[in-house]
Amino acid sequence: ARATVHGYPRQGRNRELKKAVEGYWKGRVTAGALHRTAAELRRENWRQLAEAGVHEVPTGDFSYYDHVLDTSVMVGAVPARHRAAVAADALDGYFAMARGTQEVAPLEMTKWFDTNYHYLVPELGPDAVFTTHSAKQVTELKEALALGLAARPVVLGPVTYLLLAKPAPGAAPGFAPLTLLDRLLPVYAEVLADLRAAGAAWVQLDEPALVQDRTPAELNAVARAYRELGGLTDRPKLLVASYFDRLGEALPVLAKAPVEGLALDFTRSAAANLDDLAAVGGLPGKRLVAGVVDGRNVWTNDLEKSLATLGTLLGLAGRVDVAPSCSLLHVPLDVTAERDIDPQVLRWLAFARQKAHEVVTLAKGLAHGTGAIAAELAANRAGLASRGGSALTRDPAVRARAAAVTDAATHRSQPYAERAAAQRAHLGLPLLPVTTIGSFPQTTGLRTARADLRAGRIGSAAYEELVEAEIREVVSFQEKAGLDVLVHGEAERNDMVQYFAEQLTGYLATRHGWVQSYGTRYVRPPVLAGDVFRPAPMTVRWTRYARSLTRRPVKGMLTGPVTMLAWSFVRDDQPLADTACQVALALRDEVHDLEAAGTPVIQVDEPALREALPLRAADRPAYVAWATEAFRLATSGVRPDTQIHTHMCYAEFGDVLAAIDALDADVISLEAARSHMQVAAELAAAGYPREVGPGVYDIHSPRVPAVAEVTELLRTALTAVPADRLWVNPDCGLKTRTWPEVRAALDHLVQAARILREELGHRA
Ligand code: THG
Ligand code: ZN
Repeated sequence: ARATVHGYPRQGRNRELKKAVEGYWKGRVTAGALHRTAAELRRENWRQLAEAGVHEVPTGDFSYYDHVLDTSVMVGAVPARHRAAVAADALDGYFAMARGTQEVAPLEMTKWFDTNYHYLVPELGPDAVFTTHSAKQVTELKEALALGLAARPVVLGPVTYLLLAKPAPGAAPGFAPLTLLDRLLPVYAEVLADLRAAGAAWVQLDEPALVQDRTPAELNAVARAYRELGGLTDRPKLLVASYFDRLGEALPVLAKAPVEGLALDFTRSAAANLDDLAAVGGLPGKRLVAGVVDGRNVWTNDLEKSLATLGTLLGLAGRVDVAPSCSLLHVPLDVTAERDIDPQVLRWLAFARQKAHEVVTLAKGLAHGTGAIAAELAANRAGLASRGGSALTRDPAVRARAAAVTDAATHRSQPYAERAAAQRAHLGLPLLPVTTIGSFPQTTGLRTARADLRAGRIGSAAYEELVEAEIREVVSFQEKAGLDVLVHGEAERNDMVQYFAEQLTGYLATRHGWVQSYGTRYVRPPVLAGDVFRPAPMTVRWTRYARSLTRRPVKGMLTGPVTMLAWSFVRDDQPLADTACQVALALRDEVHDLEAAGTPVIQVDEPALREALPLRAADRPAYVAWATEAFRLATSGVRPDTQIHTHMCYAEFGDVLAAIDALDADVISLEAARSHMQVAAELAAAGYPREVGPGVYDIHSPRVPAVAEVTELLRTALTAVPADRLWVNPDCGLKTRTWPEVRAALDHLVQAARILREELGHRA
């Protein structure tokens, strides 16, 4: 048995890659310097892996922006609108596809399966022509080989690539990019030949889309693809990698295919993968790469448990290698960079670098017996015992409270129709009320002040004075602009999940635990390590201050339990539903205190509700049940006349319409401007009975929509949603926009609302 990994974080210890790429965009770093930094980072990663004892290192997983975009470039799938830029300069053209330019829009971005990573969506039409561009893959392979390492190029597989694509603009309705498979395979054949010529013994083809429910036609495409690629003579050995869930129906297809190896995830649905593997008679003569170390979480592996799984697998394949379940892209780089976490707790955690050591230890144990890793096993056992027995993870009061949650606690005291009447009387809002999603532009002054506070250069009183000054500014602006429900603007928060995590017990914050979210943007997911409790109010002070400045209703702003879990590393020692219940109770306390402080409207955002949806349909009802119950537990304790809002973005909402309904929020705001109010129509068609604010200002773009455009969008929305249930708001928070854009855009929203109120008034 040998140890390997599917992929490694790209950013470097101090996010050198972010700095180099952003420097290049600003003209402060030359292309040559960027390429040198990147090559240095790759070398350092391979050095770390080799030093840990990883036997075969991945190559080609590095990316300046996104590996799906790299695949589009590899197969020549450049949309017509980007071809001129790519022809003029490959690197600038690459970034034009990723970010757009003054003239052309970028590729669309969406979530990578159920992770918080975003990829750039390939755009493919029926006339797509593929061409081979294997240079990046070949160069990176040669770099690793030159260091004397065994290296395995990682390439996104052809079926997943096509399944992730969306039809190019102008394609006939119903066009499926997967029908391009026969045209794409010859390009993959050339890439494989080029990699073999460059010295690759193996190539890993990633097919994570196969862990989702697939139709018989799609499974046929998988069989065809791998029959054809496997049948090539001029190729390296092929390892088809699956991760994030069980392979299911695709397992027999791949087991029969003429490929030399499969990688399976034995952290999620391990039992199902094991059963399915046994049912197909194993993989005789093939290489099985067993993903027994969780690549999606940060807990130290239970080595004995993994060894037991590996032992079972030994009889089921020609050769068993040990790996994390997926690329280590989704975890931070190195635990030893953390200085603020109690060393006692730190040893419960394993980031990418530690996981590399874990797979090496496991491979050694599998090959030479547990005696060969006795010291590692003893230390591992002690670490696990210290976590299991730690008082830090268990708070009896929290557990007693969670156990005592009643059905009544998860339901509002009155049905929607009665609440709505009470809220109307309480709030006295006009028709088509105008509001925002919560955040306003974060000025550099504020960001500097936060850094100064952290570094101890200013005290908390000075910092709080700055935040209050910002709130005064934001409230007075909203009053003058004519908004109906105001917000305090969230000047005190950077990343909301981080902000709340810092104030709740049970959460650990990391200092350097960066994980790529998209392109050069990173997040530092907090670690949910123990029972969650809210020792003191978290937002009341700021909301109350905003309220003291205006007579209009001010909305309180919180992040919901599902998102608090989805954007954190969750504990693996209890069901997600239990953790969600604890977070919900903490939020319920905050909701209660906001209400008691005179907040008539409280928004609890769940932007991650859709992304956290399980990949397999069979697992979804259970998720929807606990997720919606947690939201209702957080929000149902209020008086009937307190209005609960929620907000969601990044979505294909179609899959979660029933869940959205089950939240029982009084008002929901959604991203909709780009899809021309399609969401509003979908919700209405599904019979959504409550109030809706489909976004009419696309905050991802610097464009400010004209009054006429906003009016038109609202008219479209009015065809689906009755006027007395329609809200006017942007797509999402305004923190990434500039003040001039925000001033103009909100002015246009208010004008559009007034025009329509006038018209509707005349009609009534
Ligand atoms: N918070 C968290 N996850 C998220 C989002 C979030 N996932 C989805 C979406 N929003 C991702 N969007 C972004 C947008 C901006 C940044 C990160 C993710 C960003 N990051 C800063 C950077 O990389 O420079 C660092 C921010 C920091 O200092 O904390 O700008 O909102 N959890
Ligand atoms: Zn949003």
